[in-house]
This record gives sequence, C-alpha cells and structure tokens, in this order.
Amino acid sequence: MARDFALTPKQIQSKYLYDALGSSLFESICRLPWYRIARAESRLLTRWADEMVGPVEDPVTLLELGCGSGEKVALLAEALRSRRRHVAIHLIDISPTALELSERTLGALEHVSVVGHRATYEEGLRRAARERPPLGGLLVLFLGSNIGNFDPPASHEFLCEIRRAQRPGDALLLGADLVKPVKELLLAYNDPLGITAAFNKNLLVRMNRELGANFDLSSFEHSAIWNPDERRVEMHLISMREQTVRIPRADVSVRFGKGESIWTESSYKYEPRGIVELVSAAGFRSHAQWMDPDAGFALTLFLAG
Ligand code: AVJ
Repeated sequence: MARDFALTPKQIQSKYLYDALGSSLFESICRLPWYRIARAESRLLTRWADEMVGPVEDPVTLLELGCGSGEKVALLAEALRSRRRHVAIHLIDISPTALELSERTLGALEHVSVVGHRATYEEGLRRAARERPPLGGLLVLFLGSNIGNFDPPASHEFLCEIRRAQRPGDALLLGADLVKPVKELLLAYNDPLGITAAFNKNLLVRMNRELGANFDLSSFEHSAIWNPDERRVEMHLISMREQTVRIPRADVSVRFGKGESIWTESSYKYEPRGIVELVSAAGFRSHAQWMDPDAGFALTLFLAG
C-alpha cells in the first residue's frame, strides 16, 4: 500500500480504496444524486437486458469483474431465466464485503449457481476460464466504468487479457462513463455531502490501522480535478502542511511538503466511438451500444472475433 510513496508524484493504487468501510462508502457514493453512473447503468441494463444476453449461447456463463453489490449481474441473470437454462455466475472482487453482498443478492435466484473469487481481475479471469463448461458462451461484464481506473496502455493490455480468456462467440459488456461538462464531472467526485472525501481519506485510515502509520487525517484534504489532456478525473489527498509520517510496518518515514499531493485515483472518461476503437484494438467487434444521454454513460456489447 505504501510502495508508491517512493514515486514522484506520490501515489496510492486505487484498488486499496476498497476495504470493508471503503466498499460501503462506495455503495453510498452510488446513491448520491451527483454520482449518476450507477443508476444510469442500471436503467440501461433493466431496459435492454434481453438484447444484451441475446447473442450469447446457452448454457451461459456470466463473469463479473468487480461485482460490487451483485445487483447488475442479477438483472442479466433475470433476463436469462426465460431461456430455462441453468446460468453459472463467477464473481471476481478483491473485497470480501462485495462478494458476500453479491452472493446474497444472487442467492435469491433459483436458476443460477454462483462462485465467488476473492482475487484480482487477472487471477479471477484465469480461474473462471479454467472452470467454465466446454459448451456455451461466456459473457464478461466489466461495468460501472471500472475500466476508467486503467490508463490507456493498461486498459489495452487488460482488454487483451480478457480476450485471451475467451473463445470466439463469447462476449464482453463494457460500461464506460462519457466525457461531459467539467462542472458535472467534478461534482460527481467532490460531492457536497463529503462522502467521496471520506472514501478517499479512508486510505489513510486504512494505513494507520493496517500498517501502524500515524497519518493525521485533519492535515490532508480531498481534491478532485479534471485533467483535460488525459481526459480523466484525478483524486488526490493534499497535505495541508509540511509533515513527516511514520509507517512502521512498511518500514519507512515519508516526508510531505505543504500542498504536496498523493494521487489516489484516475477515472478516465470516454467518447462513444473511442470505446469501440479501444476495445476493437484488443480483438473484439462491437455488436451494439446503448447510451444514457442525460447522465452521459454508455454500455457497449462486443463479441470476441
Ligand atoms: C468504481 C472506479 C468506477 O472511478 O468513478 C467513485 C470509483 N471514485 N468516486 C469511479 C469512484 C470516486 C469509481 N469506479
């Protein structure tokens, strides 16, 4: 967790945001009026679920990368019910809280079997590809604009990895947040209730607890900025004063200048056509795209070519 303090600028990888408290703060963010991604995506899934699962051959295996609460994969599993076939669901998340929540959500469905993998995306993909049945299609769900945390080279690499875990005829449903007016973007990442600030600062709480660090929470501030050249929202924690923090279990002391930032997350934003280009470059062909113009969000279905 403390490894990237050695980089310039100092960084913490965004995957560490999701301990138990971080995961529930994120669930709360998804209910904020200013963070519209989650609701826009659920509306699209509810409305178009039949079309989204349509091209995938029975018996279907669903695999969700970063399952959150499991409600979205449940919408697609619901749509498959009418096909009267069994649906296997693989959930991949590094957060045990997210896996438990999702297993509970999906437990209510009779025609599905659920396997949770507490693993990174890469490891989970490998496991699910190994365990899938020889017949039928695999639909990979990469939703919620989770792809936005990857920089362009990393997202290309990761999409190639998804493709390598698939066979021709398999599919990928990708949810991606679109470029929109800066004011709207910043409000989503700097909400007036301060939940996103708490979500960000929880990284320091976590380091204090898990690494025995002595971060003084009141001397760091949450900041969210739009980087127009890179087309991403960045979250930072800004040190309000000069200070040195001890992190015993990482065996380091870290010095912060006044105004120095720790970069904790990037959330890339996309153009609808850019999404198609990005994913096509990894060996997929686009099948359909659904958009929510109000929230500026797109779901795109790709087939493994
Ligand atoms: C879950 C990674 C898609 O980047 O929008 C929410 C996380 N960060 N508010 C995003 C997040 C700040 C979210 N993702």
